[in-house]
Amino acid sequence: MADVALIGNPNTGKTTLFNSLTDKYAFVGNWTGVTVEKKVGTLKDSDIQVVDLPGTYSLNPLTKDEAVVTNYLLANRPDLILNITNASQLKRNLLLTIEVLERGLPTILILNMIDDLRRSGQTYDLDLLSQRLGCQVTTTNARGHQGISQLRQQIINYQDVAHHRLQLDYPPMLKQAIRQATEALHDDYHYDNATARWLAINFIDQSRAIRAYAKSHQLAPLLKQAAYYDAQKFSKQIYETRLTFIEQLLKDAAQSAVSNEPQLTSKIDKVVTNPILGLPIFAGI
Ligand code: GDP
Ligand code: MG
Ligand code: K
Repeated sequence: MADVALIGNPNTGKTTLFNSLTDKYAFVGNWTGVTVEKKVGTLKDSDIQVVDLPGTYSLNPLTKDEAVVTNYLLANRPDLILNITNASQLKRNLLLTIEVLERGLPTILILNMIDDLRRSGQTYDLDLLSQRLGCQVTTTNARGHQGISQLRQQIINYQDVAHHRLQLDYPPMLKQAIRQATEALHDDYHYDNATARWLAINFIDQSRAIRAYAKSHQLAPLLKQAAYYDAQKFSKQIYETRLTFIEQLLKDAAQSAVSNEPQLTSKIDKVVTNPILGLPIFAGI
């Protein structure tokens, strides 16, 4: 049975989307240790399980409630992540998207509330977004049930969604620290490369959730190397690199909505098996 995880900022339409994707009878409980509601449902006419995760702005959580998503990704390996965003607030929403894509799992980026964006006379070049981010991009109006059947089909074909490994061009010293920690975790602890890199970046970014995980799993290379990190500086560089990437991306992808009927889905959906790592934007470390 496949697992699909819904991840996004608060108020982006996660629950609305969850309800229109899943059967009526969802399991509702609480995440361990927090008061946040846990909802698990089944994609209609399938045995694919959909998990509605609490809204969060970052995988480097500030609060215990936000840590639910990071801890979920530490303990589970969903077959597919649906990263839902408010299409009119991409600048803020894409910070989480980058963190999600760095996890290196198959991911579909959903620009929800596309009705609001269109009403404002704007749209985005979905192919460009898709190419630069290296993931499928789909638009929905969850409240108006638009784009849902298309998304449903993409979820059913989750095995065709490529593993994404967005690799931002972090400054050299930071890049080197990430590479060293990644290699150690890969060689000594047999984490796959994407997971190792994700742990490394977030450890360096002083994520409390990842640091607790590293401690409890005795990930010595991370803990030992930490002594050599200029953590403050690296955190700042991580944030600034991400923000610069997003600003450039949105500048390049912005279009006015007048030209033609907006597409519902990016073309990359049809070529998902192509290795995305070859694209020039992925400055591999
Ligand atoms: P969550 O916090 O991410 O679970 O978001 P909700 O599903 O609770 O939705 C937040 C609000 O946005 C609700 O009022 C929804 O009706 C509304 N909403 C959800 N999807 C859309 C959409 O595609 N377009 C518009 N205009 N509103 C939406
Ligand atoms: Mg909700
Ligand atoms: K709204």
